[in-house]
Formats: sequence, structure tokens, C-alpha cells
Amino acid sequence: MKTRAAVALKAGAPLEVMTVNLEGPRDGEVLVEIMATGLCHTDEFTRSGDDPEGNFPAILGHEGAGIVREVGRGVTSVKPGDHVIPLYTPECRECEYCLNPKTNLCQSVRTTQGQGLMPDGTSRFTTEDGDPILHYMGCSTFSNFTVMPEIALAKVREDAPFDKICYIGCGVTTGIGAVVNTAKVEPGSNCVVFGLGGIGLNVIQGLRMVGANKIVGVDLNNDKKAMAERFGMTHFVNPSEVEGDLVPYLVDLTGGGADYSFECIGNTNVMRQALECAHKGWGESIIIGVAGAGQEISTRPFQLVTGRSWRGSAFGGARGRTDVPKIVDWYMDGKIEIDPMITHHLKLEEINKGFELMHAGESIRSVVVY
Ligand code: NAD
Ligand code: AHE
Ligand code: ZN
Repeated sequence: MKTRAAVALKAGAPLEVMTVNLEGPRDGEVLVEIMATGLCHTDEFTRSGDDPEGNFPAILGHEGAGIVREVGRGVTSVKPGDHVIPLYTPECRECEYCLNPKTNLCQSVRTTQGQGLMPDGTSRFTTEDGDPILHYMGCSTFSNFTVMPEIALAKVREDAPFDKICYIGCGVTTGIGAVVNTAKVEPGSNCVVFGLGGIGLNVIQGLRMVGANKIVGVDLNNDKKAMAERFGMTHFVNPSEVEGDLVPYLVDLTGGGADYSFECIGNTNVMRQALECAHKGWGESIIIGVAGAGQEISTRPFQLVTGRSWRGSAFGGARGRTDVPKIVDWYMDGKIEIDPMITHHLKLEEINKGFELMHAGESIRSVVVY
């Protein structure tokens, strides 16, 4: 079939909206009509060329929601008409990782997914001239239709609006999940969140949900303050307005250090500050931000010797087929909020404007509605 898609032809170039060919689903695969997709900073990270795993030409996008249109042989868990959220972290429920309760990182298709290929090692997308185009994070939601492995689809309720629940495909689950699944933050904890964008705001609403005490938000952009307060931030810090060093300032503000800190930017210098503002003896710092090729974190080992821990979280530690439908219920039941964070709705043809808004700090989430 033919479908419209925004294609990343080469690193650093704007996406090009064009008609592409899409082959139907093979065994264990599903054709999904994407109804809406968010633009996550990770899409921009890969588009820019910073991602060491970035392959081109590719169809980016990993924060979508849509409807199953056709299933390949052997598919049993979804059928045409089902509403689904694509999962860049699938859940096969059989691999060594899925069987270990300590991780959500299903590895069943990770190698081919990282190469931009379906599990059988081929791509379903080609240009109108027949040249191959790669998939991205197993999702490629910047295409109106896409093909996904069955194990990478969470079936969700049908009354949930696509233009909001697409955000559960990454940002919402990543932020709230880092609090609930990875850190397991206890009520009354004092916490610091670095970066008040699409991920940080969801960390903040997760902290409010579990009953954290101080929720300190750190961002260089003062315009992020109002929205973060709306989601539960109790104190705002702009590092450029702090006199002296940021770390002792935050240790003081949290009464001795953060029980939990979260880095939601992808800046290795900030990752160090996030670790070092954690409480001596027990503070945990969770890295969520993704850093570019060649970048490394550092600190004095003494920081760890004296009881701070450095951890990381991917997709909020969530097991997608199991947890994502529950998060959709949380949204529909009013337990979490999404609508105010969707600041812009765009047409596919306007997708590059979404990245401009992200760079200008003017959006939280831009969503393309097909
Ligand atoms: P975003 O662009 O919406 O937000 C980033 C925020 O950080 C902005 O508000 C910006 O003003 C602020 N900021 C930038 N530099 C800063 C600094 N030095 N100090 C303080 N604030 C600063 O991005 P996002 O969509 O929220 O994504 C955040 C990060 O999380 C990205 O690196 C993204 O790739 C990553 N991410 C990781 C996962 C995961 O599973 N681990 C999932 C989604 C996104
Ligand atoms: N390709 C990058 C790593 C990117 C990365 O860490 N991705 C996160 C999800 S970000 C979603 O917005 C993730 O899930 N990581 C686990 C995994 O298996 O990729 C690089 O540095 O190579
Ligand atoms: Zn993302």
C-alpha cells in the first residue's frame, strides 16, 4: 500500500513529507493506522545525528496511538479494529528479560529494532522508487500506517482520545513510571527534578500522585514554572539565577539532600549535579535523559561510597502490554492529567514546526494528528 510519512533522509536535515510504499504484515506482524503521534526529544536527538544508533533514511516517531487494520499469520492478541499504543520497549513475556522481575527491557527483538529492521531482518518501507527506508525504535509513528511486531502493541480501551493517549506511548509512562516503578518513591520524600519538559512534568505529576513532600523543579527556562506548578512542583529553581553553586543550594533547599533526584534533560553535567544533590547515605538519582554519542558521566567515587546511588530508567520501567492499558485507565479516570501538556496540534506537513517549537522552548508536547 501507499502511505504518507515524514522521512528523515539524512542526519541533521529537516524531515521530508512524502508518499512511501508499505508492505503488509508478515507472520507475527500487525498493520496499524496511526491516528496521532507526539514529538519526543528523543526523535530530535536521532534526527540531529547525535544518536550513535541513528540510521538513515528512516521514519522516526515512537509516541503514537492508532487502530489495527490487518494482522499477519499467527497473530492472536490483537484483531482489526482494536485500538493500540505502539511500544518501543516490547513485552514478549518469554525472553530471559521478561521473565526477570528486575527489568522491563524485553530483548526479544532489540538487535533488529536497533538496526531499523523488523524481527526477520527486513524493512516494510520503501521509497516510491523502491529504495529501502528503515523503521525506528520498532514504531515509525511519523507514518500514517506502519507495521509492528504483535509483541510491541498494547491494546487499549476504545473511548480514549488518540491525540492524548499517544503521549502514554513515551513521555507520560517514562516520567510517571520512573517514580512508581524505578525509584518506588515513598510518600513524604523530598525530590528534585532537572528539566521541566515533556518528561520532567510527568515525573512531577508522578511525585504528586505518590505523595512526595518537596518537589523541586530545576529549569533554565522560567516559562516552564507555571505549568510545573500546575502538576505539583512546590519549589522552582533557575540555575542561572542561583548565586554560588547549584548543588549546595539544592541540598539546603531539600533539608540535607534529595531522597530522589531525576535528570530529564540528557546533559551529562546536570547528571552529575543530580547525583551530588542526592542525600548522603541514601539518596538515589535516576537518569532518564539520553546523552549524545561519546558523552560520559563522572563524579568522585566518594559520592557513591557515602551512600548515593546512580540509576537509570527506560520507558519508566514499564512492561508495555501490561502497564500501558492501566495508565490509559488512570487518564480516563482522572487520576493523571495529560491535556494541558499537549500544547500544539499539527498536521503531518507541519511536523518540522514541532521541532522548532521544541527548540524554542515553546511547547511541551506537539502532537501530529493524521
Ligand atoms: P524537552 O525538550 O521537552 O525538555 C527538556 C527541558 O530541559 C526543557 O524544559 C529545557 O528548558 C530544560 N533544560 C535544558 N538544558 C537545561 C539545563 N542545563 N539545566 C536545566 N534545564 C535544562 O525534552 P523531553 O521530551 O522532556 O525529554 C527529556 C530527555 O529525556 C531527553 O534527553 C529525551 O531523549 C529523554 N527521554 C528518555 C526516555 C527514557 O526512557 N529514558 C524517554 C523519553 C525521553
Ligand atoms: N540509541 C541511543 C539510546 C536511546 C535510549 O536510551 N532510548 C531509551 C528510550 S528514549 C525514548 O524517548 C531506551 O529505551 N533505551 C533502552 C534501549 O534499549 O534502547 C544510544 O545512545 O545508542
Ligand atoms: Zn520518547
